[in-house]
Amino acid sequence: KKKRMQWWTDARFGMFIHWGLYALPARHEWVKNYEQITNAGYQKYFDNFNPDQFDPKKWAREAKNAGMKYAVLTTKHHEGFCLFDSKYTDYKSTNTAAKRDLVKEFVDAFRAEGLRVGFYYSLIDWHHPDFTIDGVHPQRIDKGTEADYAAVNKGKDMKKYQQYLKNQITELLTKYGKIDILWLDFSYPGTFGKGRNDWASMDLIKTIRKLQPQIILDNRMDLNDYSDGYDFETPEQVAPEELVKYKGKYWETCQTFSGSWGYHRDEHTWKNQRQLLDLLITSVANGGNLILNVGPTARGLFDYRANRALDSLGYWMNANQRS
Ligand code: FUL
Repeated sequence: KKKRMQWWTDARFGMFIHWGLYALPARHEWVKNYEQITNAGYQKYFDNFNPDQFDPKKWAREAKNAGMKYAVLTTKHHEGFCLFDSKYTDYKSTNTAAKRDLVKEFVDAFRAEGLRVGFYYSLIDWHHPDFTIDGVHPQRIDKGTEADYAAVNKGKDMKKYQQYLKNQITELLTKYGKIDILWLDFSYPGTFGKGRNDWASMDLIKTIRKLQPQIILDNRMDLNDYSDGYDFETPEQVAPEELVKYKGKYWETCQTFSGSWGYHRDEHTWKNQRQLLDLLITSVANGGNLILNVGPTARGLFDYRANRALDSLGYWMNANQRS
């Protein structure tokens, strides 16, 4: 494991990219949940997805100039929309006006800049018909009992969903060459205790390790008590002073520039240069990595505030890093 982790430990600084249909409403990647939007209500974002400014080469240059050494893209977030050309769904970028496999273009562009590439993939799926409705599903029942949920979930088959997960992860790990990081995300225990049984995590991890033995895996499949169940911990949005707790482990803190991960037009809580440097320096000083998130707009551009922050990090990195 130590050998496998070496490049990642040396890299220290990466870019997270949260991009999906939620970039259109531009008010949080959880908008479907927060506003309890139905599939029919969400459809307009799919119908209007047309990222005419998408230029992953530009993204890659911006990451590189900021001193970042790797990038992780949301191939599918909780909303279920796939940025890649999957055989197993129609809910994908190739069926929108984009008509492109955005994941493939991301991989090619970032590799060409000499950056390592990773895939974020959500185990949660608010679009898939077999995915169980629970307390954080957009179609949740307020104050619903277990019996209420059993009724709405009648006919849904998580086994089919598990097969879907496995099929898509297999596509991601076989169609795009060597992938450096896999960032699976369940992120919450769910109303009635989701976890390894819902994702069939033990089976999934065997597939992953077999297809890409060198891949570095985060810890969100609910396999933290299993020695080969993950490679690094993922303290999310924690304050710099809390990072010392992770010293001695493999860890990566994931952080946003403002608050939400998806593009949020009207959020005005952007961290300043001093706060970003504090995160970066404290992470590295405590033996961890920092992955800083950008949420591109629906047209495929980085927010101007992100550009400004990335630029100034780049100046600092150029002055201080030794490669
Ligand atoms: C969380 C997700 O729910 C957020 O939307 C985001 O993807 C973050 C990195 O993980 O748990």
